[in-house]
Amino acid sequence: MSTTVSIASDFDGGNIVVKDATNPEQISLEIRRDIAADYFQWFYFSVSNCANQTMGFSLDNASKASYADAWENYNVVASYDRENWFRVPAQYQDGQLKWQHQSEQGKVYYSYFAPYDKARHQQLLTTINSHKRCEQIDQCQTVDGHSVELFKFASSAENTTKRNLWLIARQHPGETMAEWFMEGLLEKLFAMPDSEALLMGADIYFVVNMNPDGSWAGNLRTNGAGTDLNRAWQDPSAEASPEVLMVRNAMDRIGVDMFLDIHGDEELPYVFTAGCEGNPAYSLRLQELEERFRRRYQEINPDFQSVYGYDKDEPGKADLRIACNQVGQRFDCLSFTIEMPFKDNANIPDEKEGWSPERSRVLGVSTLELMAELLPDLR
Ligand code: GEM
Ligand code: ZN
Repeated sequence: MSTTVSIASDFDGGNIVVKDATNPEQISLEIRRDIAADYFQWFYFSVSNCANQTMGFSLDNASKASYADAWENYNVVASYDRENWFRVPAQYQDGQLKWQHQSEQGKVYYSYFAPYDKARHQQLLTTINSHKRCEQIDQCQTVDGHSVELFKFASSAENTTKRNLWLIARQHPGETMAEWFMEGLLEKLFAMPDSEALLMGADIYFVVNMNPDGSWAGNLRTNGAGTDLNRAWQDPSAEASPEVLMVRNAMDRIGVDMFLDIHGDEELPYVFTAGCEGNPAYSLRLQELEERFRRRYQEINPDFQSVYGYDKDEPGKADLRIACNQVGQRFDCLSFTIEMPFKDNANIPDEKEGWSPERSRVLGVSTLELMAELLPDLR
């Protein structure tokens, strides 16, 4: 005789609709759409009163999700303590994502990917604010009344050729690996002695979470106004995309010599970059910089590869609403979207965890090393 479990998602990032949970072996669920848009794929919920209970779950609207093909070979992320996340094998069958799991404890969490929650985000902001070289140089209010902070990590050098490096993460709130990446990168940056090369010639401008509205609402892609921020860079507005407007205006004031926009990809089981090959102002100089970046990236971190990725844009056909393209075009600089998988790196699979917060953090560290290496040749 099985007892009734209880399912909740009333915490930041939570997303699930319970259709029927009377029988723990056949729990029927749906993913909720973004608050003000039709995207959905991100889910995050808890189950309690489930010690030793064998449970069967079904996400009934999986085939209608934004990236339905992405459920193939996808395994659910689970945790008892929201610190350690492990994979539970799932199957995509008859348009539903299904998994079975016997909980070892009375409460268990399931998610699309390890959440980067509000408490951890606040802690990261505290750490940044307490660093002697960091200063908050701008901020904006989002549609839902959250704030987005732009920080500057200042170079120690009085250098006339000082470069401005920019990093933004989590324009898409469901792509939590992007904030894990930033955490790893910043931890490394803050541990560097002043004498290290990067500090001699670069100021680093960064936003660790571009989309708090969507992050705390449990959205996949959009903010409180229903805007996909990574389609707002050509014409950002105070009403629909204040996050992008704030950052783009700051870029116009300060200048950009290199830009990295950190994302996760639902479908491809690889780490890869998308560049600016379709930009009207793309040049041999930028092509050579991009090639060098990719070549060195895979030498520094074996999780990076350049075989699999998005189809290349035709010359001159880039979508300039996308951050990477708009910034690369606007500032004639090296500019990339960095993509990490939700599933795993198929070249170096990890059955227990799949792609993980830790691997995202390590990729952040490698990326900082690569930025330092390329710095002298950005202009
Ligand atoms: C992408 S990133 C867009 C980059 N694409 C090209 N061709 N330059 C998006 O915004 O849809 C994927 C993502 O969200 O991670
Ligand atoms: Zn994205």
